[in-house]
Amino acid sequence: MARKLGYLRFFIVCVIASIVATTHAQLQLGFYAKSCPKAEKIVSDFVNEHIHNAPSLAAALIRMHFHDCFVRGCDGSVLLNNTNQQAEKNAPPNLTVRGFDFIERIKSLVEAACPGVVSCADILTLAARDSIVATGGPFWQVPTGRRDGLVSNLSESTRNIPTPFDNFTTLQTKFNNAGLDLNDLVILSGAHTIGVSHCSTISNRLYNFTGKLDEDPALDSEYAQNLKKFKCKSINDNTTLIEMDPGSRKTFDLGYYNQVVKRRGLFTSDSQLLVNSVTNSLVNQLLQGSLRNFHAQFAISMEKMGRINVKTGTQGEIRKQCALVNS
Ligand code: HEM
Ligand SMILES: *[C@@H]1O[C@H](CO)[C@@H](O)[C@H](O)[C@H]1NC(C)=O
Ligand SMILES: *[C@@H]1O[C@H](CO)[C@@H](O)[C@H](O)[C@H]1NC(C)=O
Ligand SMILES: *[C@@H]1O[C@H](CO)[C@@H](O)[C@H](O)[C@H]1NC(C)=O
Ligand SMILES: *[C@@H]1O[C@H](CO)[C@@H](O)[C@H](O)[C@H]1NC(C)=O
Ligand SMILES: *[C@@H]1O[C@H](CO)[C@@H](O)[C@H](O)[C@H]1NC(C)=O
Ligand SMILES: CC(=O)N[C@H]1CO[C@H](CO)[C@@H](O)[C@@H]1O
Repeated sequence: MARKLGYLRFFIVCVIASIVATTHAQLQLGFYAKSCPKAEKIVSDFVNEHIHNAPSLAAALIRMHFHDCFVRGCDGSVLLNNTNQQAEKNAPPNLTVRGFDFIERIKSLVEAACPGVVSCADILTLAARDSIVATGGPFWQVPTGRRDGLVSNLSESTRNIPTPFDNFTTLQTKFNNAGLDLNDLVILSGAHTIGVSHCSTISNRLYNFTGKLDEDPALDSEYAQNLKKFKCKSINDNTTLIEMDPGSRKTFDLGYYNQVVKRRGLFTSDSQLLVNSVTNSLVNQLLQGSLRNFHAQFAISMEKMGRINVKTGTQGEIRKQCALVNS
């Protein structure tokens, strides 16, 4: 009898534990400490070994992580190839996302150590952080335990990812839909202190803003003249790259905000940070504060972004290859 009760008690505890696990499963620091103790080190070793051959990948990877998180949460869906439908990868905002192969190579090393344990979503999140750190940028915590999604849908990507042409209201809505606020919008936009854009992304602002072959009045006109003269020499240039924070595109500094207040932010979305009083004053506060303060706030917003709609517990799967859903 006592033994039967013992079993019953054990059974009840198990049921409760599994309910708790599925409803309250959440990210935690060192999620793979037991299941794949070397996982995080494999990622950081690979990044540290290879990022110096292609430091510009750090910008590409943090941007890829952002795009992943804004569509169906941070679930590695951005990494999936086309199947029966066009994948997120093929959406215009992804036109210029690079680094898929880099993530796939890390994944294969992690799979060799612990098959079927570590998600692509976590690998992307870790690699984005590690590559920024390896190139001298801020560190942020990456709790792990994300699971990989099964769906990648181009039109969801087009709808949810902010575009460089978005106005303030649209940016605010897209961030709110992802559970992020105006502070996150300002802080995370600061990632534009590194990396590059294509001339084609701003050709409307330089050459044909309202369809009358005019410039965007919200762009500093002297800056626009220089860009047209020396960089983006024609409206059809879709290959030339331009720095978003000229002169310090490799340094994770406050340069982006300096550009924004001078009305030299490249995109309409950058310039829109000035039109709202809340975001405008946040930009100015950042400029009055220290680099250390920016980095600390960036770390908080990145960790928050990395938690958007994550799949945990028994949701989704652990992909074998990042570009493919398991068959
Ligand atoms: C606020 C909304 C945002 C918009 C509209 C936006 C838009 C863009 C666009 C259009 C480009 C250049 C693409 C090209 O022409 O090649 C770009 C580049 C970049 N974005 Fe954003 N972005 C936003 C937020 C973010 C966030 C939240 C992050 C990361 C936390 C980020 C990180 C980057 C980086 C690092 C690059 C440079 C990529 C490279 O050098 O390959 N962006 N972004
Ligand atoms: C992709 O997403 C769009 C927009 O949410 C939806 O209308 C469409 O049915 C989805 N496609 C598939 C195959 O699920
Ligand atoms: C912002 O853009 C959206 C979508 O393009 C548009 O509906 C809205 O009117 C714009 N808002 C402002 C204030 O311009
Ligand atoms: C400028 O924009 C207008 C309206 O969208 C378009 O009809 C025209 O072809 C554009 N001009 C050039 C040179 O692209
Ligand atoms: C970029 O421009 C070149 C030359 O005008 C053109 O051949 C090419 O198709 C364009 N690429 C894209 C992606 O629009
Ligand atoms: C995914 O697509 C890319 C680009 O087309 C290709 O190089 C890669 O081999 C594909 N990955 C898989 C696993 O099929
Ligand atoms: C890496 C990748 O898949 N890029 C795609 C982005 O979208 C364009 C156009 O839709 C594709 O041609 C690229 O292959």
